[in-house]
Amino acid sequence: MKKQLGEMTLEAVHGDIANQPDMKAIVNAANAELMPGGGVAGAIHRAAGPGLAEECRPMAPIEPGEAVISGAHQLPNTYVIHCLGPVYGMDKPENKLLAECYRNALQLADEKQIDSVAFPAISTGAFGYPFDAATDIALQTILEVIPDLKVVRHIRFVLFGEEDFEVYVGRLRRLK
Ligand code: AR6
Repeated sequence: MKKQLGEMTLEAVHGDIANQPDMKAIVNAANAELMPGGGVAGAIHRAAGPGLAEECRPMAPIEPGEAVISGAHQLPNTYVIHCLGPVYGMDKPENKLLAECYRNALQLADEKQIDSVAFPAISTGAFGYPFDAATDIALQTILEVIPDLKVVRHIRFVLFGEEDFEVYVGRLRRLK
């Protein structure tokens, strides 16, 4: 499902973040050590191969809200942007830290001349952020950042669960 906002295309798809070959960058819901883990980080590192963890090691640890960028190794993309989301109920203020993830990832993408970025739903798995609240923060932050973006023109949300996908579709439909 696609939503056009001026020059920006926002899109929600049901799928796997590690299988988005038409996107220049994908975003990792990383751990502080930037190492393979479960969920998104596991899928991305498995598909990228061991070179990704090797490249990332000198950039770790990162703080909640921070974003760093690496090559994509054996993934079909050019870059991976690694964001550390807040652990719900622990890293505070969690709404601001989650917003920082989306803001920092998009600013980094713009600086690197990246025109298309695919995001997973950061913090909504192992880190326990309630899905609806996290979706509102993601979309609100992106709407705030869009006017500053000079290069990014396509933002895709890749949702693993069918229900999660439907939440994004509902929210995107309502955007003006
Ligand atoms: N593609 C897209 N979305 C996915 C995929 C996938 N392949 N796999 C899971 N999701 P999570 P977090 C969804 O746990 O909450 C890791 O172990 C999932 O259903 O990947 O930020 C790291 O090592 C959920 O909605 O990220 C960290 O320690 C969302 O992606 C920690 O988990 C995020 O789930 C990060 O936790």
